[in-house]
Amino acid sequence: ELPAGSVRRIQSRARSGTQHFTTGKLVRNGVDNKAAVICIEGNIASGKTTCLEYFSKTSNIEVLTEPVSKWRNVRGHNPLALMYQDPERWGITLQTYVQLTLLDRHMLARSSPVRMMERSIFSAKYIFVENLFKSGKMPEVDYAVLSEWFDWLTTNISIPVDLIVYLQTSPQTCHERLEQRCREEEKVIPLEYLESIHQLYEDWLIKQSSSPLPAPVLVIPADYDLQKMLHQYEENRDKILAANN
Ligand code: DCP
Repeated sequence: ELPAGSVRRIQSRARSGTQHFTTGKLVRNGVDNKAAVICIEGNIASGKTTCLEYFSKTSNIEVLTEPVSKWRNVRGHNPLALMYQDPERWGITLQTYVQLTLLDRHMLARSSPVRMMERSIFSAKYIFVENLFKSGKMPEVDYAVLSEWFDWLTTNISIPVDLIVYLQTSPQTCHERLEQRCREEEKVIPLEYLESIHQLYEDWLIKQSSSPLPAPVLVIPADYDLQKMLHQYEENRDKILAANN
């Protein structure tokens, strides 16, 4: 649910279109919201949740998991399942709701000096909406409407991000992990779908040749087993938390 109360931007800056991301302050109900924001990004089943769970044990970090449960149940409907069944018809429905729920996450009043969240409104647009459109599964009019919404939101609302942590996997690893976890909606996901998402992530965060970057990127190789991944997170702890300075 979107919290009640108005959001007031107190640090207004000259803006030029959607490419301008600020670390401006947001004030909601009088609470100063300036804090480091770290977004964990990566392909489907790349291990984002495990990473967030690991850092949730650290004090002074608040962890916001992705609102995927909402995407599977909005007033008794499952837009995630609908999107996988018929992307042309339901892609815009899911992505409109994803955009709303992620915006809500970005704007929640902070309770800690460091906030870590799963995905962002930026990857929702630059990766998932882009993928639906480029693969011919989203009508141009739907893409235009979603883009207008995204441009309006990112132009008129300050959405600060200080660091992107990219869990870099091979699409094959994600495919194996997907098969293991067996989420009902995702049984239809073929390897090619994970390959497209992977390519879009690489273009955005590694080649930096597609969409604007809202923050610097820290890449963590994430094809390893759980034990090694926990080790990787520990090794990168300082770099990740340096976003707080
Ligand atoms: N999804 C989508 N559009 C978005 C964001 C996500 O269609 N803008 C879909 C992809 C997945 C489901 O939502 O089927 C949840 O995906 P995530 O990769 O975000 O979450 P996971 O639980 O798979 O992440 P991980 O396994 O890395 O913890």
